[in-house]
Amino acid sequence: SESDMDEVLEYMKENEAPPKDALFGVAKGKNVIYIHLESFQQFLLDYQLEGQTVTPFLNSIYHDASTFSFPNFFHQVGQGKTSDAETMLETSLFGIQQGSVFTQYGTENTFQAAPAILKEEGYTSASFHGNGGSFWNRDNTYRSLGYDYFFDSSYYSNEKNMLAEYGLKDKIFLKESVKYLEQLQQPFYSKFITVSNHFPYPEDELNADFPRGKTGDSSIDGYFQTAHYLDEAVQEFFKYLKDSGLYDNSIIVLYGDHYGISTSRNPTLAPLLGKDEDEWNSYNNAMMQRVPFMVHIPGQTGGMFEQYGGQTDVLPTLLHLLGISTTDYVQFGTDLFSEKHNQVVAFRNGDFVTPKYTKMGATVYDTATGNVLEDLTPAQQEEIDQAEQSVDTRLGLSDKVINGDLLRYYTPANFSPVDKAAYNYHKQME
Ligand code: GP9
Ligand code: MN
Repeated sequence: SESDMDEVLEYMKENEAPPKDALFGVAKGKNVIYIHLESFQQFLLDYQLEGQTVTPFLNSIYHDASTFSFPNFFHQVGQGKTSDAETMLETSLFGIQQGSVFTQYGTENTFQAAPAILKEEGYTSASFHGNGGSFWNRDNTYRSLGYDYFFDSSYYSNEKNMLAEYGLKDKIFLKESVKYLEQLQQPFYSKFITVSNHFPYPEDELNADFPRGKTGDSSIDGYFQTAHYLDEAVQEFFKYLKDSGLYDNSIIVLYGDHYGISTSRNPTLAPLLGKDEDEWNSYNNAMMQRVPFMVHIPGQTGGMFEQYGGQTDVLPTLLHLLGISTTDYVQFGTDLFSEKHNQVVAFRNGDFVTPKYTKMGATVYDTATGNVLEDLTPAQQEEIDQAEQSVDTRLGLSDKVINGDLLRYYTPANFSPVDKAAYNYHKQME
């Protein structure tokens, strides 16, 4: 009900995480280019398979002086997979307990999402994806988020040898996207959702210039090959951005949406990570939920930032870099650079990771060592209880916002509600 919104706003007020002065607005007015790295886990960065580097280009971006890199960043998706990652990055709300916000609430609900927030600052917005527009109900949800443009598969080549199960192969997709990107009014907010590195990571004879793993599980073995292909695709895309002149006026944000190797397959992967298959446990599974988060800002000095965080933290972090206050918005994440950033990373099932504690089911581990913590001191118990409460509060309130469509009762200052009817992405109807 409408009064539930008061509780949400109260939470926001009490948990505000103000920006770090030195970084507030460092990317003001720049184009934003998100590169969605499908199913890409953090362990792939700097990884060598039998002496060969899997993702040399992404490694170079990860370590580049102009990149703000977060080695302790976790995905927080549930059943909504890619669409949950999009929900969190666009809105700083969580996905829902079961199903997907995009498919169940995307059409009808009120959102205060990145495209609409940035529209107030003069931004144009566009999502690019080489799959059919109705997948995950994107075509409807993007209208609710306020996307100006959605370039789905109907805007791209569709010869059979260019397609994989989930759409256009990444190299072709990114290459053909540039002609649309160049036409966008600047500054723009854009995202490119790749698909080639998607389960079951099938072999593609045209693009198999990397060895497969030898575990005997074909999805694990192929994962390195398709990740390598994605790496080359991103490298080519950076070249297009430089050639078009867009690179210098843009910030490029790269993120992994969720795991590529499922929990049930992790023991088979374990030996490739120098771990014993038989000693693999839920702590190891939790650590495997790290995904890349890198903010590349040409001309700025970045670095490695060890703070813990997750996908709900992306929007407030981005807005502050762009010099936009988040005070009036309903966002469950906090700016990763803020002194007040909440380092309790909530998984969708209520488990969590903090720099000190990893809670998986009923077991609490020491995050640094992986040892099970038994006989907790009162001080430890207190910290764990507080972390748990933070997780439960955020997940619970986010669920209320979505289930009750509560944002329809609240319009932030300097924000114009989205007019869904104003958007139509069908090519043939232009
Ligand atoms: C499909 C793609 C894959 O369009 O985004 O989604 P996923 O299966 O990873 O949720
Ligand atoms: Mn995905």
